[in-house]
Amino acid sequence: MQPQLHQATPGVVRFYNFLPPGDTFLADVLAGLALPQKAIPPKYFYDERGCRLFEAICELPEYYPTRTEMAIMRSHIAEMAQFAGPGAQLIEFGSGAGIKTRILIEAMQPPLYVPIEIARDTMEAASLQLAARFPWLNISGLCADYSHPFELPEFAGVPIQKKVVFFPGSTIGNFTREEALEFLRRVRRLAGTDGALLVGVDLKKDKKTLDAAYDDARGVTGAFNLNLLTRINRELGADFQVKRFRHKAFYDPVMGRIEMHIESLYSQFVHVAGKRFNFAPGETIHTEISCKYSVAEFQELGRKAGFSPVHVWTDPAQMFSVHGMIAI
Ligand code: AVJ
Repeated sequence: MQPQLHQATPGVVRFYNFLPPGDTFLADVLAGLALPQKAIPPKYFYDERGCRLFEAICELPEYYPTRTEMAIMRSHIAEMAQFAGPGAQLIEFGSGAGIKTRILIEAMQPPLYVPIEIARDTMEAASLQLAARFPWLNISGLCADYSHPFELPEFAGVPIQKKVVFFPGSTIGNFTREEALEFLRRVRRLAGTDGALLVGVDLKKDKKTLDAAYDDARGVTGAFNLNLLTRINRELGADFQVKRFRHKAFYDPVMGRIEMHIESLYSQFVHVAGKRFNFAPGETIHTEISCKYSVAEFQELGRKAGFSPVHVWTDPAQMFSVHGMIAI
């Protein structure tokens, strides 16, 4: 790889908080528990313990997505960097601990990296690690909830040829297919005319493999799911008795998605901020979906959003896919 000019100048690291003032956690939990099918959005999994548990999930033998995507990226990183092009600004949604980002930045050498992540401490810690590793890299870290529209800040002084959006981990699976289309349309607008998209998408496969990936033998995914109740107790002063609930996750082949729930083991009631919520035995709080796509299905979604699918990289067993798409 050619050394680049910007390597000589030290990069600037900035952090922005784009979360709306006033916490939405309480309002979302109260509204979610009042629904006929109780539901709480998955973005609330990621408190400090939730982030740690998610990282532990990524190491599980049953949870193939992280390591498979990493292997795909390692095998094809030169081609991916060439697809992204030199001089492109790299924008990453749901950047998390940022391990895949490292090899992409190394290969791509972007003048500016913009991680967007709801978990502020995780985003800042990962950014500082990247800054230490790539001293020339400019970083503008955004703490934001990208399930809602927002605008990127201006980045003065960084010459940008084009924007490349990186959305790894099949996090796009947390959206319904309709929401994913809406999200991709927003990404298309944000990326602009010459924009490109690199997105990791988990593939449809047999139910047994998928069920195990979301209900592992060691119970780490269960701890991750139930940690939501612990967080609600701590942050919202609720009185969930976590032991009276259990983790439930399964693949629905008709919907092509994992559903994750927290199931009440008994008839019981719980208070959140002075409001009482009843649970029947077997009643659930729906906490997450994780949609699975075929390659063709995701390419069609990309087309509908204004992208032209030009690359798809997969592993030999066709477990996971990374799509390269350009704006049209
Ligand atoms: C972070 C949304 C990609 O859906 O596979 C892992 C979250 N939930 N195990 C996924 C998750 C349960 C994960 N994503």
